[in-house]
Amino acid sequence: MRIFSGIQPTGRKHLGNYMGAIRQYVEGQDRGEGIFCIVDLHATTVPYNPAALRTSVLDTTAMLLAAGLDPDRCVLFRQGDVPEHTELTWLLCAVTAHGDLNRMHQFKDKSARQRELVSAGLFLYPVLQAADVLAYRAHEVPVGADQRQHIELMRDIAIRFNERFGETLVVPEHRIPEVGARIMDLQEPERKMSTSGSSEQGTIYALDEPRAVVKKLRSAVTDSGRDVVRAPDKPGISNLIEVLAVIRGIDSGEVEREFDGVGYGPFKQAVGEAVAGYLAPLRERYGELRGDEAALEAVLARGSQQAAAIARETVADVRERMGVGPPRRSP
Ligand code: AQP
Repeated sequence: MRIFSGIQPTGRKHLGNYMGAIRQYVEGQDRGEGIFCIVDLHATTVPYNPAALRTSVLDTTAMLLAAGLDPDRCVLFRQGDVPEHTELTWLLCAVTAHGDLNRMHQFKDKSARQRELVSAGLFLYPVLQAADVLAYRAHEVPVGADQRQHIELMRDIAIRFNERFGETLVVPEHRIPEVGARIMDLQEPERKMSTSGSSEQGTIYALDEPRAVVKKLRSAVTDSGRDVVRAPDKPGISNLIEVLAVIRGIDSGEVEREFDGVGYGPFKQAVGEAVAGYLAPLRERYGELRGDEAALEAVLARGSQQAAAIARETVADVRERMGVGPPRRSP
């Protein structure tokens, strides 16, 4: 089974990225052939700084390696190194409905936040994402719950392509974790923890100092009650229960039982200490890896070669089916 996922090299990775996506990548290496991509082209769809983008790619590479991705057991590469992604994006536009792109929640949210330019790239973001996955004929895509709609769209694109041009692409399935698929902002627990839309206090960054982690969790917004139970009108406490359940590898009901009658203060302190302990090895390992930029570039260069060999085949098949360019073989 082939597993593919991409992650943006934007900003600092947070607990949501880690719980919803990165930990699934690491686990995916044991279940199948993992291909993981740092999507620098996606990062150009909103205002950005070119020099900072290059640095962030290396930050994200070090983060993924620190989390446990092993370049001997998976392919880890930079999207911009494999031009087949952009070519396939254009080819797939032929079977992508404009109306579907218009309905994407992420486009609506992010375009509303742009002050100067809503780029065409932001609109086409899900088609590039479809090209990322379909280029590798991946079966499974580990992501957080916010990506559900984009995965549905890429499935539709693959199905429409196969119907129109003949069976060529694999229709992938999403893999969204049962617990930890949508970690919420600590200060505004009705919205997801996010790189671009959250405050410093509402976000636990993977590289936050342990003391900062405990402090942020102690000041997490909760309601006026004191029972540690999940409920629709208790989004703050429900989020913290879920976070602790992921860390302990238990279900949320067990967390509720353990903290029955304890009150919010001690519970938030316990979650803070657990999160700080959970992230500590990642932070330490990141510190060891980040300084050696040549080694990080070497990992990406090797990954790009492995990735390109697969993507080239798919794009050649797609061009052939679509009648683009000369025929592959003479009749
Ligand atoms: N809050 C979250 N809970 C669980 N999973 C999450 N993911 C993102 N937020 C949460 C998952 O992380 C992966 C990488 O997402 P990305 O490539 O979009 O990276 P990002 O831009 O840093 O992620 P954000 O925070 O979602 O940024 P914004 O909101 O600015 O776009 C994905 O699998 C995603 O589901």
